[in-house]
Amino acid sequence: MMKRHTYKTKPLLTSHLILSLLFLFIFQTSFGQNPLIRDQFTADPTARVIGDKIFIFASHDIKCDSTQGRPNWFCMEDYHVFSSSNLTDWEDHGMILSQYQVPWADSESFSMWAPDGIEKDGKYYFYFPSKAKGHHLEGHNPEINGSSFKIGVAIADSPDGPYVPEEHPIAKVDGIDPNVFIDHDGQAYLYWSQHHFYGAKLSSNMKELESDPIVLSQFPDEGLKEGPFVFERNGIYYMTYPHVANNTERIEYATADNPLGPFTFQGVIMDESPTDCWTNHQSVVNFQNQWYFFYHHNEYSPDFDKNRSVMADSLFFDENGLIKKITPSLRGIGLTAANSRIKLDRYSAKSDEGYDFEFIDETNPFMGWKSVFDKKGSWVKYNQVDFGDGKPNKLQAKIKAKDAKGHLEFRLGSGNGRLVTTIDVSEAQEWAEHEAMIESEISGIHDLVLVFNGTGNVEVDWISFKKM
Ligand code: FUB
Repeated sequence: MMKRHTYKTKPLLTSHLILSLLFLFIFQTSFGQNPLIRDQFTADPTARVIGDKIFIFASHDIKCDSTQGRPNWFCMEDYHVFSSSNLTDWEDHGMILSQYQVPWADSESFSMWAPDGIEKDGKYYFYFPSKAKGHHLEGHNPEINGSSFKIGVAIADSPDGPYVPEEHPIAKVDGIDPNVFIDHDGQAYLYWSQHHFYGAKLSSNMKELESDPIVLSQFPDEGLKEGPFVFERNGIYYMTYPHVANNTERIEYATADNPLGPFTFQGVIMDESPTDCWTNHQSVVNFQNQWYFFYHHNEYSPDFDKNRSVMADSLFFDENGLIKKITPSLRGIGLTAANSRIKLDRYSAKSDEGYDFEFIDETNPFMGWKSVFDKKGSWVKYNQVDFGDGKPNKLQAKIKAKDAKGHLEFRLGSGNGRLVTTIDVSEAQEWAEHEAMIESEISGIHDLVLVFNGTGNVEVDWISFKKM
C-alpha cells in the first residue's frame, strides 16, 4: 500500500521573503499557458519560425477613451512582436510600429488591425491594414476611391524592428487582414479580405503586386469571412480563415494544389467560442516538428470582446492530411518548469464538480486566476511539468482555505497516481505560502493532479517544486 506523506504545513518565515521576491523577479517573465501574453491585450496572431525561435506578430487591443477611435469598438494604435525559444517564456520586444509613424494612415483612426510578418532574403516585412487618410471626408466613395482600409508594408533588418513603413499603401489592395505566403520556389503571395478573399503574386521586392488581384473562389458567400492565412504541407495548400457560419466566427479551412486555388472546403478547425467572443483569428506553424495553432479569445476581458488575448494549442493532421478539430485549452503549449509558479487554473482537465477558477482580482484581470475547490474529491490536472533531474524535496503552494478542513493531495499521472505529498489546509485561513516535504524522487516530465480531500472551500494561487 502506498505510504501517505502528510506534513503539518507552516507559513514561510520572513527569512524566506527575500527568496520569494527573487522568485517573483525570476518568474514574472514566465508566460507559458493560455493566454500566452499576460500583461496586455493581444490579438490576431501570426506565428512564424525565425532562426531557432518562434515569433508572434500580433495586433494590440487597448481600452480607448471617448475621444479615441469608435466607441465600444476595436481600438488599436500600434503593434508589438513577441518571441520564445521554448513556447513557455515569451519576450515582448516592445512596440514595432504605430499609427503615428505611417505616412498614409489616418493617425486618429486606431485601426491597426490584423498584421502579418515574414522574412525574405534576410529582410523582415511587416504587413498591416489601417484606415487611410481622408477615408472619413465627405466625398469619399468606397465604390470609386476604394475601401477605407488599405494595406501597407514596413521593412526591418531584424524581426523585432525597427520597422520603416513605406510612404504609400500597396497599390490595388483594398481591405484588411493581410497574409503573405512564400512558396518553395521563392514566389511570395499576398492574401487579404474585403467581403471576398483576394490573392495576388507579390513582386520580389515584397512591396508591390506582381499580378492583378483575383477573387479566390469556392469560399462561402453567406456570413462574414476574414483573416485568410495560408500554409503548405506535403504539397497541399491550406487556406484557414474565420467565418460566421452561424452566430460568431469559427475557424474553417479549405485546400488546393495551387497557392491561388481553386480551394475546396474541408471543415472546421475550431468551433465558435462558447463565451461569445465574436472574432477569432488564426495562424498555423510548425516548430521543432510539432504543428501549432495560434488564435485569440477574450480571456482577460469576459465582458468586452474587443479586448482579446493570444492563445495557442497543438494541431494534428490525420493520415489524409486533414486537420483534426481543436478544442481550445487553458493549458496551451510548452513544458512548465517544476520550479516555476505553476498556475493550475490553466488546467488540462478537471473534475465535473467542485472545481472552478476565478480572477484573483476582478478589477485587475492581469493579476491572473486562482483555483477554487469546494467539494471533497474535486481535482484539477495539469499536464507536462518538467522536473528535469531536479529531484525537488519541497512543495510550495500559495493557498487560502477559510474554515476548511482536510488536505490537498499532490499526485503524478492521474487521479490515483503516485502521491507526492499533501498539505493540511486547516490552518490556511488567509493567503500565505505553505510548504510540504517531498520524500520520493521525482525527475523527468510528468502530468500533475491536485485533489482536494476535505470539506469547505480552498483557493490555490500557484504551486512550485523546490530543491532546498
Ligand atoms: O482585430 C481587428 C479585426 O478583428 C481583425 O482584422 C479581424 O481579423 C478580427 O480579428
